[in-house]
Amino acid sequence: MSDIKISIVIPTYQEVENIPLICEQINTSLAGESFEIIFVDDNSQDGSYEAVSKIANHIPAQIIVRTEERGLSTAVITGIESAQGEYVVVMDCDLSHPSSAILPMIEKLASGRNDFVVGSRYIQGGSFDDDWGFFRLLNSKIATWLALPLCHIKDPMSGFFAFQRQQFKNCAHLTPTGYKIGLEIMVKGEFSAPGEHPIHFKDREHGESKLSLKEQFLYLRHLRRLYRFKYPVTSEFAQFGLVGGTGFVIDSLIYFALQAFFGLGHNLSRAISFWPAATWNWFWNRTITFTHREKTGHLKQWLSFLATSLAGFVMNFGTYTTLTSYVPFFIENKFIALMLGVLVGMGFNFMMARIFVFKELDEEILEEEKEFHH
Ligand SMILES: Nc1nc2c(ncn2[C@@H]2O[C@H](COP(=O)(O)OP(=O)(O)O)[C@@H](O)[C@H]2O)c(=O)[nH]1
Ligand SMILES: [Mg+2]
Repeated sequence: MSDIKISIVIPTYQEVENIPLICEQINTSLAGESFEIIFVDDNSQDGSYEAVSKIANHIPAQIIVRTEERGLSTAVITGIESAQGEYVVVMDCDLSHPSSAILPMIEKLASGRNDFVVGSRYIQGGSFDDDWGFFRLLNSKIATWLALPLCHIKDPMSGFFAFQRQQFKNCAHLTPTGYKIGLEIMVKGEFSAPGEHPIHFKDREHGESKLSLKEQFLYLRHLRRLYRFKYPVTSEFAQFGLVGGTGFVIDSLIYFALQAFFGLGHNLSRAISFWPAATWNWFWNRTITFTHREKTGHLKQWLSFLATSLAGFVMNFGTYTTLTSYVPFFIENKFIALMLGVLVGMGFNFMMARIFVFKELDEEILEEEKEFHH
């Protein structure tokens, strides 16, 4: 084992102005500690490499330049993999993250209180520069709320985090395609006692943020993967329910339109509106809810989805009529019976869909697919 205590991994892309500054800050904050700084640069060609070589004379810093691959998350992983220290700290190069927080964060790990520590803007004592516009703040808040069920951390989006390096081996199945690698490592690493340390988050002064709209879309996809990892069935059920909800709107619109504009009777309208709505549900469940499952031929899958939906509808309707015919409570409260019917039908549909319509893929195929995407 090496005797380095702290490895600081810093992904960089065109940060030549910030590199000397962050090295000096870390060197000051960690005076007397054994540490190493590992920059992982995606071939910025802006003098970053030369800057680090110069600094390396008096501060233990090195730079890995990647030419084959690009991306923040994989850069972070590359850095972690070559780290030697007992603890790993990941931070941005743009001086947003105060290096003075590193030791207190390590302290929380060393005391055994936490096994993963995030530098947090949102817990008491944390703060950020207040010239954040309304939309940037809202954006950040929403993104944070969306991740709350995954980990009880107020600032899960933080790119500033620390953990014990030995723990990283637990992180099987990382899919580092998203922007928020800290969240990925925290969730997939199944850390049992994540904690937060308050920081003041400074806005970057030099260079530009790479957080684009595209990254935000990728973030939503990333969240969906994490939810699937942590709550496999519940997350599918929630998406199935959402799709079903929109399908219900389509169903109702067509049902009313057929009567209002085409003068059809209500029974016939009901019988017709089922089909486009079920087709809509099938399409979105194929595209969203069950993307990770088997893609059988369209026609065959559509037919089997319709068949199970019809059966589900019978269950739904049957529940409703049975309850409202025989159970006094529901004779009084018909709408509750209707909702129960919907739940029963949906639960049935969901099970059928998982078993028969969108079959599980072999693990092996999944692995291959993952390889392919990288
Ligand atoms: N190696 C590498 N680093 C990146 C890449 N994109 C961003 N970074 C670095 O990751 C850190 C966070 O990026 P930043 O633009 O500050 O994102 P923000 O803080 O969310 O606005 C910075 O140190 C960037 O230089 C990339 O594609 N590859
Ligand atoms: Mg930044």
